[in-house]
Amino acid sequence: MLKLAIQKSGRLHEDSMKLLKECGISVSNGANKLKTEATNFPLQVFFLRDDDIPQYVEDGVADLGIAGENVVYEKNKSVKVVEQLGFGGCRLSIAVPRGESYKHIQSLEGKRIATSYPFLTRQYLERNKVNAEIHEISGSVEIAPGIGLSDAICDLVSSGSTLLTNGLKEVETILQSQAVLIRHNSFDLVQQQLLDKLLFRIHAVRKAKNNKYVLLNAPNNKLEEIISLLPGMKSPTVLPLAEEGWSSVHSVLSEDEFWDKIERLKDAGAQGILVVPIEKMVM
Ligand code: PRT
Ligand code: ZN
Repeated sequence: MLKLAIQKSGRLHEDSMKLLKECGISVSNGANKLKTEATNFPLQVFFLRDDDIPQYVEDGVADLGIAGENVVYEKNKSVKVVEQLGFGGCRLSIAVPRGESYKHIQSLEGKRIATSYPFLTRQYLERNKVNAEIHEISGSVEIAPGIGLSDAICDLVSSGSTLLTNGLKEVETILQSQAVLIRHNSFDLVQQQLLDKLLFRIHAVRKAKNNKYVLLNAPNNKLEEIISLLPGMKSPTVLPLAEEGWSSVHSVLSEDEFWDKIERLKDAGAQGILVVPIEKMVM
C-alpha cells in the first residue's frame, strides 16, 4: 500500500484528484477528511496543506506527495522529485513598484524584499552577489511595498494580474514551477513496483493529453503527400472509402505541431478533417 499526500484544498487539489481519476484510481473526495483509501488501487490518500507535504514525505509518513516545485524547493527537504505533472504552472518572481527604475539585479542592493519564499529568494540573491534584507511574511505579499513594509517582493505569479492591480512590475524570474510527484528517499522493492505501476498510468494519461487523434478523407492521388505529413504511432492507418478514388486516413498528432499540420493537410487536399481527444496512450 502506498500513501500519497495531496493538497486538501486550494489550487492543486482538483487537478491532483483529476489525475488520480484519469489513472483509473477511485478515491472519494476529501472534504473534511484527513485520509481516504482508493477502492481499486493499493493507495491511501492523505489530504494536507501543501506546505506540509515535503516534510511528511521526508519523514515517510507519506510515501508520495503532490506539491508545487516552488514548495518542494523552498522547503528543501530530503525527497526525490519523480515526475513533473503539467498542472499548477506558475513562476516565482521578484517585482518592484511600477514607477521604480530597475536595470538589473544589482538594483536590489540594500533593498527590503518581502516574501513567503525566504530560502529561494536568499539563494537567488547570493548567487547574484546581492545583499538585500529579506522580510518573511506568510500571505498578501503583494501589498507589502504599498504599505511601506518593503521595496520589492518575491512571490508567485501566473497571469500577472495581482502584480498589475498592486502597481508592481515583474523584474526577475527565480523559478518556473509546476506540480510534481515527489517520493520518500528510500523505497523498498514492493513500493517501487507500485510506483512504477502508477507512473505507467500517469505517462499514458499525460501522453494522451499532448496528442490528438486525426481522421481525414484524402483523394488517392494525394495520399502520398498527405501521409508524409502525418507521423502516426507507427504509420498512419489508411482505409478505402466507399466512394471510388478516396481513402480515410487516421493518425495521431501532437498538440504543438497540430495547427501547422492541419493547415498543410488542407492545402494538400485533405477533406472532412475530424480531430478527437485521446483518453489514454500506451506506447
Ligand atoms: O492551504 P494551503 O497551504 O494548502 O494552500 P496555499 O494557499 O498555500 O496554496 P494555493 O492553493 O494558493 O497554491 C498551491 C500551489 O498552486 C502553489 O504552491 C503553486 O505551486 C501553485 N500556483 C499556481 C499558485 C499560483 N499558480 C498562483 N497564482 N499559487 C499561488 N498563486 C497566487 C500568488 O501567490 C499570487 O497571490 O496567485 C496570485 C498571483 O496570481 P496572478 O494570476 O494574479 O498572477
Ligand atoms: Zn500553503
